[in-house]
Amino acid sequence: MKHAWDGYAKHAWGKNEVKPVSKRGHSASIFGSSSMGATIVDAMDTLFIMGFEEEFRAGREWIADNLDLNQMGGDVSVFETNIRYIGGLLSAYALDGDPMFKEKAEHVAKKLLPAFDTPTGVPYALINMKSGMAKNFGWASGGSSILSEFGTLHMEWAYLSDITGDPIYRQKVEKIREVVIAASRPKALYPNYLNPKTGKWGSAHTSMGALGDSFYEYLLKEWLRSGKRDRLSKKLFDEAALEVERQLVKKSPGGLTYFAEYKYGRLEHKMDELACFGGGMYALAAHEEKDANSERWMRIGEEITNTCHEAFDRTDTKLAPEAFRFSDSIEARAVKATERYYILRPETFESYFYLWRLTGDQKYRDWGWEAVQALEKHCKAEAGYTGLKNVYSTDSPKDDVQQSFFLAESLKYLYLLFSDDELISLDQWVFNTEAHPLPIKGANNLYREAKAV
Ligand code: DMJ
Repeated sequence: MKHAWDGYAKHAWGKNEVKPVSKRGHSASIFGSSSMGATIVDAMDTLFIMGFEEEFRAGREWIADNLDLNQMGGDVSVFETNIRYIGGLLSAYALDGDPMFKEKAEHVAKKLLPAFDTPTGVPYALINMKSGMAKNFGWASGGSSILSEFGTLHMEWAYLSDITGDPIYRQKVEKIREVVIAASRPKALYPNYLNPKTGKWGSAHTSMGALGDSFYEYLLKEWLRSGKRDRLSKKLFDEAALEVERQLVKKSPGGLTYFAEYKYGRLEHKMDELACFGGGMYALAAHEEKDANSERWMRIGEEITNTCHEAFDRTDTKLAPEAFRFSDSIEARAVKATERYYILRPETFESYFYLWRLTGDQKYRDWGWEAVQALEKHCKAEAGYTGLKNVYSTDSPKDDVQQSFFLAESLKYLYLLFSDDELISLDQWVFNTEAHPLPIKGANNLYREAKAV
């Protein structure tokens, strides 16, 4: 963390991310066209948890003086801004208590509000911070919004209403849920696209990886965040998780459990590394409510996590490809050249972390340590850590980007994997999809709910 942070601080301070090989600032299109310290905001809670006080103070000063979304140009992703900026600020607020973090979180949310002005209330994907004009990606199923994007707002926005006393944020996400419930689903699965004008689902594609993933995660976790009061969220999760289990969880000839994707009437036996969060999610669900599903879901959690470890282990670098496939001839390996890259993603480490906390099985720490060593060996650069273009080559070209989620998620989950269970206890905290811990209502003194007036 120190090396990753110092590289960014020295070569790209205030920029969104650092290019750790060429030692300069980097900005992906998700952040629009200007620099807004994404790495700082995303890293704050990790710094806090690891005890980097001086670095946390420097980040705090930067946020107080410079975080102003009115200065952001271009089209910014509503989803990414929520999970990284609002999520990061809410965690910093809960952990540290400085009201500045809450004010900044509310400032960011207010800037996103115009994206919700659609006929159904399901937000658009992109917003221009200067004009407030919002729109969807041209490629997304005839102007649709994306399930993993509009379905990954509930935790942050409900919490924001509780700590500001302003109900508008919760109302916005409850409206999304109403539309999702009202739209009838083909094959009982949730398609990845929903048209915000008609409220109807778009193309028949369902995935636990890209475009779907954190929608399922937030159904489970909003139930947890609310102190298990939001039963509707849990009911929706149970129904969705059961259908995924029934239709998409498959076993390879060699005995590896994986999530297939449903695409236009048939199954595609491909799993994104992104879907590796699902191991932790099924295990967490099994642990949090002991019912008829628990035993099976714990097994799915363990088996998916094992498969993701295999995807890491079956490469020359011991780092997983972006997507891997299953057939009679190949298991847990990338097939296409375009799927061989690794961009410092956290999902498998996230599942190691949950499975370690929930089972205490030493193998998860061993697997985490293998990952730490692989990162050190293949990704360490002069000014931080870089992604790789080909995990099947030990001298892979580097992508020269240190993703902000590497500090927010990958390093945090790996650190917590080797820490005591009391550090960010799962009884008191629930992680948003960017690994920003939010306090559990009724269980955590740091909830900091606004006093009723
Ligand atoms: C992160 O921004 C979040 O984990 C998101 O849910 C998925 N993509 C990246 C990490 O891979």
